[in-house]
Amino acid sequence: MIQKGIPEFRKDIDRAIEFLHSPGRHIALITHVNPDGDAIGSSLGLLRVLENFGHTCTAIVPNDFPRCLKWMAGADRVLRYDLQPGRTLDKLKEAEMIIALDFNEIGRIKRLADEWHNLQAFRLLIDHHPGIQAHFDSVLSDQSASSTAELVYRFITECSLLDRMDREAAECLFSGIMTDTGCFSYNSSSPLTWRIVAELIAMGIDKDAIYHQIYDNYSAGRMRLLGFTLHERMEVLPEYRTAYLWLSTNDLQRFGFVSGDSEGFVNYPLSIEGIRFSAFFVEKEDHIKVSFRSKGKVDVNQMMRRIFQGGGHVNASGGECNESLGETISRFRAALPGYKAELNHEA
Ligand SMILES: [Mn+2]
Repeated sequence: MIQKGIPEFRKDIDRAIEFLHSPGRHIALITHVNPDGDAIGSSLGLLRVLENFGHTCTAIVPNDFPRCLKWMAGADRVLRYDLQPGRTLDKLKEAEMIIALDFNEIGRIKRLADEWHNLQAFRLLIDHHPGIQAHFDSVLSDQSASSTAELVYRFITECSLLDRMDREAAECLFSGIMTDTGCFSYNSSSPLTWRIVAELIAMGIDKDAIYHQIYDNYSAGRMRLLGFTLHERMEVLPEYRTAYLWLSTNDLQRFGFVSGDSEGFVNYPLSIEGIRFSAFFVEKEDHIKVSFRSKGKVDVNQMMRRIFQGGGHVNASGGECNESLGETISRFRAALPGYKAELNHEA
């Protein structure tokens, strides 16, 4: 049914499939800090299928995830390491298999990374980020995949567990694909992605209701913060076909910011005619969070690596800076001339 035509990296996937073949395994699923729709959707979608088959699973996150994702089946059982470190560690130590989803650098699980090397479990990675997949016994990685949720669907297919996927699991995986592609506006040109989406819709999900759950559930404060950001905190640099946004902790407090409120802001400048590169700087307690987005061949993974030692995908990347907000923006602006040719190359 699903044809694979995309280059991917795999390591000992058969061992992972074999491992899952008989029910009753204890499995922990873990994803990255500040989990997004793909991280949570992949984790809960896979968890649901594995539990439907008869495995015992725990989903673990380093910290909280946005409220607009908490309707997903199993979201109320997700263990947060920042709230329950002891219980989370116990679950990881009990697990015979740990499945890491939507990241490959151990630093992405923050303080849990210190514990990683003491764990005995078999480790499977399912991910679509560029990077090194050391630290894992089995790997299913495909940088050209729309999302980890898409890879989870492919993995479930290979495990012959599609018959264990119910509507709730399909809702989780659809949410992962939808959010990681900006509602199918990027990273979604592969026919395979759409075939998988078609299969998920055939399982009875209500895609419009899912869209409303995720995108039409903002607080009034979040909408005002967006308006303020675009009006007062946006700089457009036509000579670099670039625009950037920034928010200080004072700005965030003024609008009653809660986690997830600035999700997606970084995409707005790309709607300006001619703009191909967008950056967003948010002041956190002890660092500046940096997000890059781009269109076409402008490689913001490389830019993020060189300027802020972060990374991600060609068109979406993230990083951190330990300087002040002003210094971070100065560092960014100072780097732009070096990319002028790339930013102005072709349409
Ligand atoms: Mn992802």
